[in-house]
Amino acid sequence: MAKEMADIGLIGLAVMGQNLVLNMCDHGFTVSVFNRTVSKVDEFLKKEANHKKIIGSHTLREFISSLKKPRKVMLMIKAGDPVDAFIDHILPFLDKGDVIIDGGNSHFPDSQRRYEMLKSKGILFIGTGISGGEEGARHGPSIMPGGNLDAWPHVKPILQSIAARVEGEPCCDWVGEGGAGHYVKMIHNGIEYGDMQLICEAYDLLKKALGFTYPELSKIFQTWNQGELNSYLIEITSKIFTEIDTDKQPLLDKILDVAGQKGTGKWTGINALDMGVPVTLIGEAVFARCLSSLKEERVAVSKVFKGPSEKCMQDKKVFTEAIQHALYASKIISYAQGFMLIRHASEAFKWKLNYGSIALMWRGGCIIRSKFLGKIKEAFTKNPDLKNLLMDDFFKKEIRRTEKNFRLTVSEGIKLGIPLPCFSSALTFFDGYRTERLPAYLLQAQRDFFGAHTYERVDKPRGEFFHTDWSGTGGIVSSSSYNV
Ligand code: NBP
Repeated sequence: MAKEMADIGLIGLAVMGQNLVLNMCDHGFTVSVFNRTVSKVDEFLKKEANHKKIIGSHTLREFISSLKKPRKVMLMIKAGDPVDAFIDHILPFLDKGDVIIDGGNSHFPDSQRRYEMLKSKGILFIGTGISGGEEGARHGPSIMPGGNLDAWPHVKPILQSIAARVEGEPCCDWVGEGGAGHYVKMIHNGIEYGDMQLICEAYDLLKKALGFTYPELSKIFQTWNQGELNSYLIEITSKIFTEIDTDKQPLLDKILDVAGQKGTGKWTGINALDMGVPVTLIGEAVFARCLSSLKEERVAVSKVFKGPSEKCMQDKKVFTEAIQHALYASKIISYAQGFMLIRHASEAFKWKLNYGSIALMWRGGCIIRSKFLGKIKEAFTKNPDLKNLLMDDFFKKEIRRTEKNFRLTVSEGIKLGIPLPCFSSALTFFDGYRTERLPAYLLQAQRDFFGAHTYERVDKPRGEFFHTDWSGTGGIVSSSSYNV
């Protein structure tokens, strides 16, 4: 009997790899597996002995020879140098037209570099973001593939069948050339940082300003989850509030207030600065985690500055609704900023990204999945060239509906001394973005005063630069003008 050949091979049998293999098998694909520590292959095969569709290998040669051509090799290993090292290991065994898929959390410039290097050797590279953690990998993640378009027909049936589905549509579609897939995953993770911090700020207000107990908070979040804020993160937060520790006390009270991070939020912030796009909310969410890590300093400072002694005088029901509106409005602004950055990247890297399709990919399977992403998909379907989500009719209406409560929430939080970095940066961005004339003209005057950096005038065409001898002691020579 002829030996069964695998539809795809997967290297990296840690939590994500194992679950993706099982998901692929459930969808009828035969999967060959390999791992750097080879004993893990045997352990996995033993554990999943009832899965007849898994082929285990003890050497790379054996692994590659078990794959149908064109061979498809998926890497689910630690991002960074290990990916380059493993690509180097497998390259000698591959033929032109074979496909390498990196499904780890690689940084997009690395994926762009690998795509170009492999293209020059005739190997088709896909760098794909995969979101949804262990549960998503097993039962349907959000998958964001980009890279060499010629590879897409070979992997599309596998990736789309294992992805989450929303209203019959897979949360997986071609993103774009080069590092585009990992770029979109990076933005997803940045938005995830923002969503999580916004929820924390809403919670902090409900607890500190209004004094709600954990069971009450759980109920409020369950109610919010029935409406416009319906999302995975709101749902799990309502459950977190009810978790009890072994001593019968709320588990939340035992958890140290120092947030960890793996770097994808930081990458988004750095990219926003590089592109010159004001993605302020994600930046604040990253810095909020950094601030949380200064625990000892915060404890010392808390003893010196007690903050305002005022109490919240707002009606509980009314202010709870105001906080809900502030959370929703801030979330709209966060996604508006995220899509602004995606649009700039699409233009800068010539990726021709489909914004509606990106929203659909995030609609299910991933950590930021929410009902609200369906509205973003609708906005970009109506107008694929929409410059900013805030200019879509639905979002315009929603911002107008919630604006008053948004302002009330932020001002009350500031009055009470409750830190609201993301709520307040969202509102400040909104006020800046809707302002026709900002004080940037004064800034331009300052720059020209001390550095002869020149300025443009409102009464002259754009692109003409002027210099003034402000102090009467400067010269007429202006500095070269450029934007960073
Ligand atoms: P890990 O990120 O913990 O990586 C473990 C795997 O990488 C093991 O198979 C390990 O082999 C292999 N590996 C390491 Br570590 N160093 C290696 C090297 N130098 N050469 C070859 N292989 C090496 O696993 P994971 O949590 O399953 O994540 C896999 C990828 O998916 C990562 O890029 C991660 O960022 C990404 N991701 C994870 C999640 C999640 O929720 N965990 C979600 C989305 C994406 P060994 O067994 O020999 O040590």
